Amino acid sequence: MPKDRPKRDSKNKKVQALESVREQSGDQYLTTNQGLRINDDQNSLKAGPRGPSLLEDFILREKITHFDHERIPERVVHARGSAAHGYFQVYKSLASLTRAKFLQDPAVKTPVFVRFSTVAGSRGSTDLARDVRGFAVKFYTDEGNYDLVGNNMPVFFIQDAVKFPDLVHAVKPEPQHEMPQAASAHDTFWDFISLMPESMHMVMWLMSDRAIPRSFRMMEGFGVHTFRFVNAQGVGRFVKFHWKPLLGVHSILWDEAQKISGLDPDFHRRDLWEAIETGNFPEWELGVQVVEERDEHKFEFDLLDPTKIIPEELVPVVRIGKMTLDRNPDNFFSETEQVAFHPGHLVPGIDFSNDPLLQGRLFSYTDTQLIRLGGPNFHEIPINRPVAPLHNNQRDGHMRQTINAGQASYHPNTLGGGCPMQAQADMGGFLSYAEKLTGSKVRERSKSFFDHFSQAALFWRSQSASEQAHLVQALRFELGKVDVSAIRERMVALLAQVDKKLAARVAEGLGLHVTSITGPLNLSIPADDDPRQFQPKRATASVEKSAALSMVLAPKKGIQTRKVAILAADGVDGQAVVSMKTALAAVGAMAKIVAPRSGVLKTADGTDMKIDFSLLTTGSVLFDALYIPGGEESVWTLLRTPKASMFTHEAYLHCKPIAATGAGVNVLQSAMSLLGLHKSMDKSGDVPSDEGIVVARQASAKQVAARFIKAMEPHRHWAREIELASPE
Ligand code: HDD
Repeated sequence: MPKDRPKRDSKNKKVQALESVREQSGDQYLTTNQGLRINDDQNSLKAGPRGPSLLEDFILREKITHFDHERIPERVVHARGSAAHGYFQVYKSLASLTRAKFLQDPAVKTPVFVRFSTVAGSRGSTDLARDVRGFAVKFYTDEGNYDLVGNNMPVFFIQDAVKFPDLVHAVKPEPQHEMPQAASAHDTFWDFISLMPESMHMVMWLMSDRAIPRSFRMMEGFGVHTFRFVNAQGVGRFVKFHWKPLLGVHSILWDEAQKISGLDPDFHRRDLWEAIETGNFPEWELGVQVVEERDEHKFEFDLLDPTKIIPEELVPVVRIGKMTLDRNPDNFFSETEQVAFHPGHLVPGIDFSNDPLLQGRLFSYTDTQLIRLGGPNFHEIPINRPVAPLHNNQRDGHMRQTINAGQASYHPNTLGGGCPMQAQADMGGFLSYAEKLTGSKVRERSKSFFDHFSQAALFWRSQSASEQAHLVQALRFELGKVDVSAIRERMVALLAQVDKKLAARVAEGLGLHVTSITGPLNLSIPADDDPRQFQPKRATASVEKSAALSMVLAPKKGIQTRKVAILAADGVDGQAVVSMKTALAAVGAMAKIVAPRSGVLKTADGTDMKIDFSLLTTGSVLFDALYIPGGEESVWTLLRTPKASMFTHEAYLHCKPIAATGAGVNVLQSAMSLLGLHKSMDKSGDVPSDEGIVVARQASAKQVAARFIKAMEPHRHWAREIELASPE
């Protein structure tokens, strides 16, 4: 159970102790699943050493049968996931807002298990797909498990759960040939989207760099729907949940994402695992936007519409506590794979709203676990078990673990002493929020859900110039992969509803005529749909721009856990490497030596230095920044190593901070010349320093380290993209 789990270091001692006990008791032997000790695990039972295998070999049959059944159906969505254990602590009691016990006492550490995921790809797909990331948190509270099953984007594609299977069928690989894997850049996805204007706000997020995060540790999380907080007096308020990463929000470029998918498809999984193993525990603050019930209708959008955010300018996000992930799972299958989340796992004090997407989700999750985990007892799998005591009259079923003693498995009873009993509210019993409901039974969407473009436009307006350029490029890429031209045209027509300049830029990249798409919305909707349903009611957004929507414009502090490549070869200036490494380590960044081969380097003064990666096994895209130290011999080798040059010019192209000292500057200079960047050189043909480039032929690494660290804070230097005259 999560609460009792030992920490990783203590586990090692525990394992040792267990092993010695086993040794003493003779318990170290290989056995069958029935506990029978196995005498030979190398050979099957045969009629003579060269004879046929015998059916009688129950040991072989048991082993192979178990192996044959090792795979379970993968999740229909969010199949590829990575997870970690940790804990959550509230900053101060939220008693005035909610009676949820885990939000009352700052001294209480509530264990959590968090699973991050991509949505569209299969279990073995790449981490760097352009996709939404799942951000599912299971709180093991004293009142039962509470699951906050969110994403890294605050809105969703559709407004009603009835469209979910259509959305997923459209984005998954196409059924005739199962292509493409883990990608939305294909006809069925954009065909569907182009007919669903309500998806436009989410499409803006999906085409932004938010869909290619630098790390799970550096992305936000959102509960998406409006939920309810209910306090002990029964007073309800609307609430939206946010996770804010303490390392800031950072993404990478699409060009990097594609290369990382080849170099390290486990990039995010490895990053999370290594951060926790090295004690760099990822942290997020939980934030809430609270809206009084009387203010339900005061916004120009509907709080129940999951394609809308509440701009932080209208309702600020109040940070109420912190989550820390401090332990990797012991077994991927038992924990990350078998964990079962459900937005309907609630605790007293938190309740639903009538968001029709949320309402539909409440059915889907248990249903899917029944097939995925093989029956109704998935709550007994250790990772899913609550720490709160569990008593009820549910019995039997596949793989039942609990041995229920006693005669009575019904309520009310006298034969079991009346137990288990119902709990009054003051004993922690769950009471659904007593919302007053009126209405006719209809299949209808509220008119207040009809504005599909205002917040898409708000998102677009709130992006920095570089973020807008990336978004345009992403749309050009995705729609460029669409074969049917009518789908592209419909998409451009929809984009024109968001912003005419955006549409024109995308259209230009697709070779479409700009004038034909900036007119009134003209969708070729299939005949059985009423086009009037899809016509936008233009609302005026009361917020012109929202700072919280831009990653680039958000202030950045610190460079903890950033990865810096030190490009070096034999004869490198060892002193420079050591002082740069020391300076970076002092601020929590990690420097790795990358060299033309593996093994050990001989520095200029004859010292041995361990190489972390050879240029064959890594690439610039796996790092956040680059340092090229001097040392004549090292630089001579690097200048003659094409991969070193590629490494440097990719770091430059991807706008990463670069520092070079001594003769190391020549490596940067040569890479820039290869890129045709002579205009960026100064009169003497040398590389000038700027905010993202720190060059010093004379100064020591120690002297430039502070400037390099400062250059790393914003993560990227997008002004360089303009200088590179991006083809967009
Ligand atoms: Fe879902 C999994 C998040 C809408 C049906 N969903 C799943 C996971 C996350 C989300 C993070 C993976 C949990 C894990 O790591 O095991 N889903 C969302 C969000 C949504 C959303 C934020 C909209 C706001 N989902 C949604 C709808 C439906 C589903 C509308 C169906 C009506 N989701 C499922 C599912 C999954 C799932 C089929 C697949 C595996 C699982 O549940 O356990 O039931």
